[in-house]
Amino acid sequence: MKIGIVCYPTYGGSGVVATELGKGLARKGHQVHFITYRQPARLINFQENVFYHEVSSADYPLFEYPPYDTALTSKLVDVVKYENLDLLHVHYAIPHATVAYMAKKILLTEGRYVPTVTTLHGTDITLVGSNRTFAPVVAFSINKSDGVTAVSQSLKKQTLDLFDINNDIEVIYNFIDFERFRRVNKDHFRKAIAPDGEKILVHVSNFRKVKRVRDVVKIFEKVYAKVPSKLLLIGDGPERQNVEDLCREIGLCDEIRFLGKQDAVEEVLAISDLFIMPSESESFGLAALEAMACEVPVISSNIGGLPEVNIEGQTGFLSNVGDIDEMANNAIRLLSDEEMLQKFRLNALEQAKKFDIENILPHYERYYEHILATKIYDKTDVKV
Ligand code: GMT
Repeated sequence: MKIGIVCYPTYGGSGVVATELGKGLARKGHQVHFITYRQPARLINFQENVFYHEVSSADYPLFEYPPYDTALTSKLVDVVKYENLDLLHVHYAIPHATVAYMAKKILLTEGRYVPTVTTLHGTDITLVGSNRTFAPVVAFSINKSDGVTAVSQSLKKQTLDLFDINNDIEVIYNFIDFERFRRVNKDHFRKAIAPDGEKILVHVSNFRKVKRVRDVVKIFEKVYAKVPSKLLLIGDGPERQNVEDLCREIGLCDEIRFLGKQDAVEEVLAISDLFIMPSESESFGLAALEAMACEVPVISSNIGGLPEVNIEGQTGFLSNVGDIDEMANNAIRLLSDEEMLQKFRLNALEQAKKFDIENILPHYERYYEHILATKIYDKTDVKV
């Protein structure tokens, strides 16, 4: 198949899933064309069957905001026509599902039909999409996609609850590549971070408000009072300064390390004992899955799709959003019981295997085939 993938090229989960999916499809012999405004963060090396088309919005003094949606639409029309794509798969509804619909309509006026698949990732529905600024466009674009997937049952349910949707939604979970995410021996690194055998807690995110990174620090403060430990914070974003301020306030700067954006997250996970994800909203929690694949149990909130990933009392513990005391107590319990910790580690790995890329990628392929087989070009569509 020749597949066009549209995504955000940044470090966010949707861009990571889109890029890894495209690379995986290319390895299986599909031709994959990434179309976005910058080279995606995880698309740095040359790979057979992978192509990249950069979208640049023309600047003009009249435009206070360069019209990216228009530029992307034109690029999609161009790439579909000249690369002869079979299908467009867009990640994150805003504005990609809308842009794909527009491109499809333009192509139909020339008698060229390309089906579109939209993958909903989370905040495009839960936070941004449900905002009145975007809601009618998001609902319309989901309904006009030829195929729609969501990354968890919870996100599917939220989408159906929040919008008037008359389209089927297929749940296709986030996935993990075990070639990359597996526990490897990094003892020298562990010794440098925790020289006296302290336990290592870790958090990875884009430091947006929704991630509640300050809760991570508050949980750590309680854990540190009972268990000799260190906290590693990976990622960066708008909340970084607030989080640093809190570390200073509680006087734990020497125990908490900000590692910034790390390409080799798996190396840090390989030396970690516990992953903390107290998010306010989380459609799936890819970062938690990456930790589990590296045998790191998870202390998380029980929101969104997290209970589909982190299994209470087996791979970690789940609490209500903001229940710092319970999260800290569960962390202390786990870190103080070596036998239990070891059991949770193995359970985490077993649970992560359910989301092996080797199982999820064929699900996407079957779904594409189904869309290509069932969505027939309707000539009356041209006039709508
Ligand atoms: O977590 C983020 O803020 C990034 C966001 C994105 O769309 O880039 O991630 C969302 O998509 C990921 C991949 O499908 C999911 O694993 C994350 O749970 C989801 N984030 C939220 O729902 C907050």
